[in-house]
Amino acid sequence: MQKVIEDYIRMCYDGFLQGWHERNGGNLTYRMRPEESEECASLFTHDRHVDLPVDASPLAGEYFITTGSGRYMRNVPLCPEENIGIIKLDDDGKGYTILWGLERGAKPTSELPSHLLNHISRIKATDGRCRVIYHAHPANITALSYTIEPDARTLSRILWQSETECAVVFPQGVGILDWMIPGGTEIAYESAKLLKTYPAIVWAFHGIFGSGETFDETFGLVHTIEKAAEIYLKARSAGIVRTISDDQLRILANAFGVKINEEFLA
Ligand code: 2HA
Ligand code: ZN
Repeated sequence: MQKVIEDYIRMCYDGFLQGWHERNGGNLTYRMRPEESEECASLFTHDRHVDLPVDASPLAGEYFITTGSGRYMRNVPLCPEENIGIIKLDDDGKGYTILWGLERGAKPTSELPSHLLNHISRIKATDGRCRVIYHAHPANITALSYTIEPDARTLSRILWQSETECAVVFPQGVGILDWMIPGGTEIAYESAKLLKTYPAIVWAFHGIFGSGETFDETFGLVHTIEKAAEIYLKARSAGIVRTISDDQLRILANAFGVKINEEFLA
């Protein structure tokens, strides 16, 4: 199996092992490097064409690995060709062709519109470096979304204060989208707007979208946010008597050479 597919499968199963992918929950897309899609070309035996409900023209001609709609992360290592697949976007970005996998009638993830628009936002935000968009249903960050108003400043401050590394890992903060119907184009556009600013966003009462250049970076980001949420909820249950101060957050950002989002500090 090609290394890029092996690495993709590992991330799917790592998320399952964390308990973030009950049933068919969550989805993952990876924008392949040219050398990776060439390496996989011998696998390309399908040519099923599908129209897209959104304009993905900035991604024209790009190849993506995607999870299958209704398929379970838990099953990805057992049978990759039924649970994930490779698609290539049309030259006008209005549809795509399934080239490999997604066998037995699967389609790409129901959140493909969100994934594609999120890729467009993050490619712009990172000078083309972002390749991974990951959606998961971690319990703690989802639980935390019930305890606050859907406000990025409130959420980011809670997370930065809940684990010292957080301000270094996501100095821009984490965005949050109020409850919306998943799987549609409206939530895709709203998510993509927030991802222009933040590398990760919470979907209130649902889960999280994270992004990154590599599988490690993306998984690590979601893992860090989820762990901070867990610490926050534990500390809050026990009773919080003190926390990391804004000055300490600034000192931390300086020490690690990152630019913390000053709008979220007092
Ligand atoms: O793939 O997680 O948001 C199922 C979902 C939809
Ligand atoms: Zn979901």
